[in-house]
This record gives sequence, structure tokens and C-alpha cells, in this order.
Amino acid sequence: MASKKAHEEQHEEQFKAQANNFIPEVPGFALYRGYLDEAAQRQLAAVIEQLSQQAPFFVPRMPRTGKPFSVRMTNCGVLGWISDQAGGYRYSATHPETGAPWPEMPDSLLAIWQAVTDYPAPPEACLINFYSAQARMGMHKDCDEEALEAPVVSISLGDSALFRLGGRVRKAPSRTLKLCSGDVIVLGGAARLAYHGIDRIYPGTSTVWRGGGRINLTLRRVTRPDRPE
Ligand code: MD3
Ligand code: FE
Repeated sequence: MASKKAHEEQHEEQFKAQANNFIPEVPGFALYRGYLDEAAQRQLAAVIEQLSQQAPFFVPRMPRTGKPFSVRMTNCGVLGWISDQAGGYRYSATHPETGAPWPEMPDSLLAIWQAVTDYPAPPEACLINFYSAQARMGMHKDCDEEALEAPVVSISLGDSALFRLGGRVRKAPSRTLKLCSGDVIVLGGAARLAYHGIDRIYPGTSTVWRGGGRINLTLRRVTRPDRPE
């Protein structure tokens, strides 16, 4: 019988070969459709559920206006992304409500980062977004990280979503793509600084997240590594 390691290596090679770089005008974007099979999706969902008991989902708020996001968030890793009225968008080593350090990044997430990126250092933050049926995320760029040369890796679990990817300026044309449970996307190069958002959730399209809704995990390098290889 093939070892677990050999199986994982084969899986990785297969998915590297199948990376669907389907947006030629946005180099650095890659889609790994169905990267996680159903068993792996359920395993990861259980890990996230447990982790969210340690670091509960919070409601982020817009800087200055204090308007609440419709998406709820938590994090794991040494840093987490937070936002509130007074402090604005930032990375923090602790949970904004409990004051506790974020839970450790699970090995299963580190393994995905290693499989789909060539970045010479591990991710420091995993932002965990929860979308109820009505939640949306407006078009924005992610630029609170110092390491903008590092890719962002997104993992979808639960209900499907309509993802929108634009260009580096807000008015650039955009296109949509449905993201389903188990899909992984990588945003490196030019895609790293592209506007993007979530137009809508398709409720009842998956049973992977108990109670329904969608989870999106984004793995991020925040600081520049000391000794880039
Ligand atoms: C493109 N999340 O957390 S993931 C976010 O599905 C975010 O929850 C969405 O946008 C979600 O910031 C989209 C895909 C994604 C993530 C990060 C990106 C696309 C990106 C960073 C740069 C460019
Ligand atoms: Fe984003």
C-alpha cells in the first residue's frame, strides 16, 4: 500500500498540474477546483469549529463610521486581522474581545500553503470569515500586510459563493467565479493587489458547515521574512 506521504505528494503534483490559471490578464491567479475532497472538508470544518470555541467569531467594524461588517471573523496563527471603529484595519497578536493569543495555525493549513505556493516562509495569519446566507463582502484590496510579495491562499468550505475579481484600480473591469466547498485559490503576483469581493452566498448548497453558511480561510504572510531564501 502506498504511504500517506506518497499519496499526499501525488495529490500535490496532480493539483499543481491542474491549476486552472483561467484569467490570463490576471497573472498570479490560480484556481484549484475541489482541492479538498469531502472527507478533508469535513475534517477541516471540525478543526475550525473547535478553534472558534477558543477564539469566538466577532463582528468587525468599519474604521471611523463603526458600521458593522455582515461577515463575522476570527483568526488563527501568530497574527490575526481585526478592525474596529477606533483602531481601523490592522493585524493583532490577540483576540479583540478575549485578549487571548490566537489559536495555533493547524498543520493541515500549513501543508496547503506549502503545496500551492513557492513562498520561502510560512503564513503568519489565517483569517476565518463566516458568511450567513445574507452576508456579502464589498470590493476591496488587501494591503495591510508588509509582505505584499507573498501570495494569499483562500480555502472555501460550506455553501457556494459568487466571487468577484477586478483589477488594481476600482474602476477596472471585473469578472465573477463561483467558489465551492473544497476549492482553493492562490492570489500572487498582479492578482495580489487586485480588487475583489463576495457578491452573494448560495444557501443550502453544502452540508459541510453545520448550520449552513460559508467559511473562507485566507492564509497570509504579514511580515517580511528575516532571511528570504
Ligand atoms: C485577491 N475574502 O478575507 S477570498 C478577505 O471569500 C477576502 O471571504 C473573500 O477577500 C472571501 O480579504 C475572498 C479570495 C481572496 C482573498 C484575498 C485576496 C482574494 C484576494 C487578496 C488579494 C487579491
Ligand atoms: Fe480580501
